[in-house]
Amino acid sequence: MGELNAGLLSSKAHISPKYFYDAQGSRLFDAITALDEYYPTRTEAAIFDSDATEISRVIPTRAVLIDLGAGNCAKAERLFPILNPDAYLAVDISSEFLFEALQGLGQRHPELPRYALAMDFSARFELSDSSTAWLAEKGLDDRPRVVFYPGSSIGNFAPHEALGLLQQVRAVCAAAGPGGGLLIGVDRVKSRTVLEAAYDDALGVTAAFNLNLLRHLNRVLGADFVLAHWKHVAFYCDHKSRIEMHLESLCEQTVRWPGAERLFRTGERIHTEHSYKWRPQDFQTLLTQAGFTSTEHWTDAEQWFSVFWATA
Ligand code: AVI
Repeated sequence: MGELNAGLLSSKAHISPKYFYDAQGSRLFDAITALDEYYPTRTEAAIFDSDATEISRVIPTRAVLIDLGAGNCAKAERLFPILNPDAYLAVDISSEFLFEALQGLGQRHPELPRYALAMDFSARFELSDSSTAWLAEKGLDDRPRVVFYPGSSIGNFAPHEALGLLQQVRAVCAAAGPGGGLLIGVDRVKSRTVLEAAYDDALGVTAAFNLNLLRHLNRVLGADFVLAHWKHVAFYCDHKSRIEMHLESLCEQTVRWPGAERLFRTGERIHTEHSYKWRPQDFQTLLTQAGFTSTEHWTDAEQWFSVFWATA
């Protein structure tokens, strides 16, 4: 709770985007991915379809597939025919969701060893002792590790944080058999109109996703946010190459939670998310800085999204 208190009481209020993802928020995010305006999910899927042969050529077979932010595991499962893993390790912050998803996966792929690792990898990513013990027990500890991080979730980290996470990913890959690496989806810089529509859709699903964060805070923090007193704001900031999402106070109001309170003036904002957009050459540089050696890169016809493979 210290993190929430500090963010809400800071002169420029902010809340970590991880608080979007309670059960309702996860459902709203799924709805976002199906919106016409939200191009990243379908564009990434189209790249995986059209470049499947090339992608399977560079990725080591019989690897341990480590799915970062696995959610319902569906994205990774779609790639099983291309990646052909010998084991599947799903990592996600939400343990409930993860165990359920892995159970379903087990029915469809009973032969595939699988493991759920519930952790907040945004703070630090490393394999837990129990997951490495599981790999050793299955005789998989020296297999190449393929970390799968789709959806441009890396964009929700500031560049210096993204570098830290990529370094940790590389260390996890480098600790096992040769040939391992990272398969990652990255959203690209593009026209402001396309970007802003993707984060402020006509149906208001992204607005609901953003506002739901306040309901989540009311529950976990015991706060008394009134949702009707806030509005969703999203815009592209050119010089930082990022979408910013905020919640803007529609009136002067005091919000209270146990042990604290804060006055928000009309128009004052809580920063809830940034979503960085990358130029491929800059992302390639970031991968190199993180210690990855060779990189490969695929894109769509409009060059809206990129998929990178980086060898650890
Ligand atoms: C999860 N993440 C990559 C999404 C994004 O596009 O930054 C979260 C999101 N926020 C609003 N719409 C989608």
